[in-house]
Amino acid sequence: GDANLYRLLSGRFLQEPDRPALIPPEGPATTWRQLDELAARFAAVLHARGVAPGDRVVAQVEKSVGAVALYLGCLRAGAVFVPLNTAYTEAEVAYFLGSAEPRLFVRSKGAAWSRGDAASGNATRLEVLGCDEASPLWAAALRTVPRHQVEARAADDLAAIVYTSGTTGVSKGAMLTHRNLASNALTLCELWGFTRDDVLLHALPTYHVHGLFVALHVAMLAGASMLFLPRFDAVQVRGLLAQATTLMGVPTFYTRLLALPEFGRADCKGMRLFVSGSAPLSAETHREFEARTGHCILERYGMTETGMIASNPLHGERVAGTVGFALPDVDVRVVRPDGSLAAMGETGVVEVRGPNVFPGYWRMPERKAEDFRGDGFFVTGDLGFLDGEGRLELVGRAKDLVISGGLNIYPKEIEEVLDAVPGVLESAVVGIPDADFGEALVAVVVRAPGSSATASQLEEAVRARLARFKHPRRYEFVPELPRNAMGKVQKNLLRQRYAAA
Ligand code: MLC
Ligand code: AMP
Repeated sequence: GDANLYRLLSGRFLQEPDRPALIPPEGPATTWRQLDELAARFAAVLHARGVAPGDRVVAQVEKSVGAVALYLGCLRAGAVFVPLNTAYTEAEVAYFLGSAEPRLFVRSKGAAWSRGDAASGNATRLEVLGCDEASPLWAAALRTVPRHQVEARAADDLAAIVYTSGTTGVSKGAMLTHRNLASNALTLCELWGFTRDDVLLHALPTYHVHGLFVALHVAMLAGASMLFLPRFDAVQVRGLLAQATTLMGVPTFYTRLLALPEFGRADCKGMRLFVSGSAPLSAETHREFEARTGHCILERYGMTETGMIASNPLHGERVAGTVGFALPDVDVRVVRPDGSLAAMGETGVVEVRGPNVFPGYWRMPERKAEDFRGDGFFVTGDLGFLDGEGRLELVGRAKDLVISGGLNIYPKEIEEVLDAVPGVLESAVVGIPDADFGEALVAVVVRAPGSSATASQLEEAVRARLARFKHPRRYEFVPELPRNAMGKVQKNLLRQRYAAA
């Protein structure tokens, strides 16, 4: 049969086509019928521009109805959707374009892309279209005859490539198939009890897995409405909770809500579920939220490469500090360094297998042997243990990863930029605890003898190359980096030193 994810999603959300799909804070809602129609129009424009099934479409677009329609239009056309964070710099975008080799690059109005730059990194024809209502893409979509057919796709065909930063400093494109996305969406919709009576407060960005797949797909499968906000604003979200039944957020959403002195029980009267993920939710935040609102946040755990892996239960005890049980169709195991299974309560690396797990990184077949076990389990790089009841508790990361406000950052990428600055001998970037973002970056820099490199010179180099969320919040100059007997930089010591300071 045809495994195109769009068939599954639209088969559900078109059951009651005139219900609201996306409700903006102001202005008229877009119904499911309208969204389906707009997606068909976008698919027609893609088709007219030569986008064939399997072609990549890179989208660096602001969260909007157009952005959702563009994603759905890509699914309809059988294209592979490649979302990019709007915060990425030209240098970062050039890398993604060179890697993905898209047929089409769609970018929000206002952020011009010079064709020269694009052409140098890429042999494919690139066209730059916005996707908001004032853009050429939207205008073309309104003029065109909608293309209602949905291209047939096999379950293992790619639906998306989502780039995640890598340990080596080079971003990797996680290939996600129609099966990966469909299986996870069906599992979560059922597990979290979504129905068409739900109203999901959607304040996450739509260029990462959490906002793009988890939130959108679950709402689409249920035919639930979404209060669709361009970004998270705690005061606005607090005000809109009265009209919502569910919220999905990163921990920063919850700490920011709790930072509003008036926030409490009365705001959450109509709410049935608060979900948190993408970064560790502290047990303290979990408890404070329950004390203030009477609601126990449901924490779940996932990754770009695997979609969602584990979740606390909808019914039953949600234990603070744990990410709950493996999803029904997902196998989770905890493994020792020698590959044997860890005992109950013993910490090891979390490995995962299931229909949700990606087939590999785009054009990096050589990585497969490193990232997957022979029996198909993917090595997450997260450290955790299983308790006696089968709950997973994450305790850290084997990978050198920092998560700031739910966004992943590999220090290597920043260290490479710092190390290239004249007068810098070497650097180490670490994450230290931050009340708002969970973790914040500190750069520890060793100057070359005689060099007088300054923090502002380093800032400038970083600004030119890297998205704002990857910028260190502090620069510390030291005579040398602490190293162990193997010569490896002891980042744990740096973390301790600067967390205390
Ligand atoms: C914004 N800034 C950040 C940042 N977000 N810096 C570090 N980390 C972040 N996450 C920058 C801004 O550019 C700004 O720079 C300054 O920090 C202050 O910004 P702000 O106004 O406070 O930020 P805001 O726009 O409110 O955004 C914060 C946020 C947002 C937490 C609401 O980052 C967010 O929505 N995060 C969610 C990310 C997400 O979707 N993650 C899921 C990945 S999928 P300046 O120049 O003003 O100083 C995944 C899998 C899974 O992980 O399991 O889900
Ligand atoms: P990403 O690569 O952006 O998809 O982020 C995936 C990583 O986020 C995981 O490997 C974890 O390290 C982390 N993560 C996601 N959810 C949680 C959670 N609930 N608790 C702790 N870490 C999490």
